[in-house]
Amino acid sequence: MSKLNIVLFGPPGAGKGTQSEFLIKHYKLVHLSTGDLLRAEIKAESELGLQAKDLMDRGELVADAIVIGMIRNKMEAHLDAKGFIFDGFPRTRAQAEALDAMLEVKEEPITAMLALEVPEAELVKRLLDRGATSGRTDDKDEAVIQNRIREYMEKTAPLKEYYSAQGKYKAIDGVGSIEDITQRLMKALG
Ligand code: B4P
Repeated sequence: MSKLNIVLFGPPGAGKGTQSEFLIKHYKLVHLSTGDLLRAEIKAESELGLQAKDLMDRGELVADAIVIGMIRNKMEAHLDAKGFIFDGFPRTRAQAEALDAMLEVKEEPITAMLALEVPEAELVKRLLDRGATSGRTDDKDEAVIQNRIREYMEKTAPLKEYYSAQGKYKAIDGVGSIEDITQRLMKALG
């Protein structure tokens, strides 16, 4: 059976991390979140973490080579996986091309890119709410949140066309209850 490789896509606060939790359990997939991997490096106070922290605190993207290397390592550590959920990756065209190249070698292409669509005002509200409780420094300041959204619009949103050209882009309404949105994602996967 071919592997299920899902790109879970959307702006900051669209619900990627939230929805990944259910999908990995239901489809028995390995969750690869570059945001989580970077936060683990920061916690471990590694050199990579120190480099990434400043950029993340400003709401800017971390260098392509760093996140591509992290994803490559994790994929190699899970050769027997039934498939992957890529959460927050790819975020640039260079990352998308690198991911396709890695999967092409294994002959296990991306199955679908599921793009959660949420209006900007709702994104800001969700992230400020999380910032009030989670301790995530990039969720506390509205200017940083706006910068993350700007980075998404400029560098990440164009990937919809990249996956559209491959016939893999599926837009999902990301407003509503967490359960309803999970149902929409599962329906899109068929
Ligand atoms: P991420 O960790 O990916 O952060 P994010 O975009 O904010 O997404 P996250 O998954 O946390 O939030 P979600 O949409 O689930 O990235 C952080 C930083 O790391 C980036 O800014 C960048 O600097 C760096 N980085 C990461 N990957 C990179 C890459 N590939 N290249 C370069 N740099 C990279 O939203 C969750 C919030 O919404 C939660 O509070 C949740 O409770 C709430 N929510 C979810 N669903 C909801 C619903 N239906 N209704 C109401 N609230 C909901």
